[in-house]
Amino acid sequence: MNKAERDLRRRMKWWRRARVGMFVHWGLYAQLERGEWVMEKERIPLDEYEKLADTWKPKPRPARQWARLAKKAGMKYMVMTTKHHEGFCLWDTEQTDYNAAARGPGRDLVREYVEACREFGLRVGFYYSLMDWHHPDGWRCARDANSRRRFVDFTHACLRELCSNYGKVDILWYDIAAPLATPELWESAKMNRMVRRLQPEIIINNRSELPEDFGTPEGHVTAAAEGRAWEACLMSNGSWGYQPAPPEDWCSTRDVLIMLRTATAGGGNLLLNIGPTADGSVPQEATERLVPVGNWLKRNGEAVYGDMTRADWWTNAMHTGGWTQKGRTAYFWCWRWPGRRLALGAVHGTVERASLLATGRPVEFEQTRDRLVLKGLPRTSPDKTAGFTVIKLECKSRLWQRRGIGWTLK
Ligand code: FHN
Repeated sequence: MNKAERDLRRRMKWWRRARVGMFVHWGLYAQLERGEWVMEKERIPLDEYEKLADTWKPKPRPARQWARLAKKAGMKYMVMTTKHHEGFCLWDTEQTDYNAAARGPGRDLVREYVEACREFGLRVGFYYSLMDWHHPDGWRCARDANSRRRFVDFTHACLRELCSNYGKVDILWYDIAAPLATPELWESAKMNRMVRRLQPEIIINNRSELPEDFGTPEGHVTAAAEGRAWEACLMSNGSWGYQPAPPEDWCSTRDVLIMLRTATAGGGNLLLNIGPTADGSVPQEATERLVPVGNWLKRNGEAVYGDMTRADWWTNAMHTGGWTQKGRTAYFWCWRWPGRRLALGAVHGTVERASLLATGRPVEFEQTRDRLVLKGLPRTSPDKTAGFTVIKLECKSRLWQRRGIGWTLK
């Protein structure tokens, strides 16, 4: 392993072990309650949209509510939009007066967010949209050299402020590198060198047109990872920015746990979004679904956090549940409880001890060839939070499962 690989592994260690974070999309658009792309999708004229900068009056320190919920949900870091495509800066910037300190909010919302993260012991992530629909050069830069110079200088200056004025920043989450088509046009290598000089331990995602530290599959949790660190980012209700949604559009607690299991088994992370309302409140539906996730993780976090081993032996799970693994300990997340007896086929590796993870209650079992039968189980799933009971299997060697049809035909 060379120095760069050792450095990457060191910087990523806390992040890999953290497993799950909260994404927060918040900006002027929250006032319109139709998502973060409303300006573009409804072709709202810029002079009309800009009025939102002066009508936006968030309540005091809403980020504490987000951070408290993230903590309760078992999330270990947060990533908040410092500037989304609309171009409004949530921090006190010298680069434009289209910012929260100079306009409606009348204060530095990024600073409030950072303080809340630290108060609740959460790592700090900054989302930054390279695409900017407000800056006069934000679109012209693609066809005019002087415009590109001005816009790239603006972009680098914004990143310099964000990486200089808020203490330690743990994650930089770039988004949508449009309209400039290459990292050379963005001068991304120079920009990220500057970021790393200011924040030597920071980890950077792959959306400044350079691979950097981790991949960002979106809207799906790829069990097949990218051969390196990856983090699946997902909405919780069909919109990143605030938009009221019917209950059935919200990810359930079970949905979140299934996503978390897939990410963990695939060696990845999960970044789950909330879109606070204009005043900064967390939608009640998010709280109702995320607090139970945290309660479940309090009892079963051993199967998620820490140095997990890949357990995505095939893309989908068994008919009764799915695996995660940590060295010689395998965790079977049973989400379709079969009753007192659970049989698992094509299991390879000698099980030495079986127990219910949440309580430590031993479970009887017998193993014949590649068949593991767990017996004397409770009649119904012991987990009352989401019907996800995890069975812990301590093995002599690393357990694995190879499913292949035709085995009975031999
Ligand atoms: O256009 C954005 C979208 O609004 C949201 O911020 C997501 C989050 O990953 N990124 C872009 C779509 O990929």
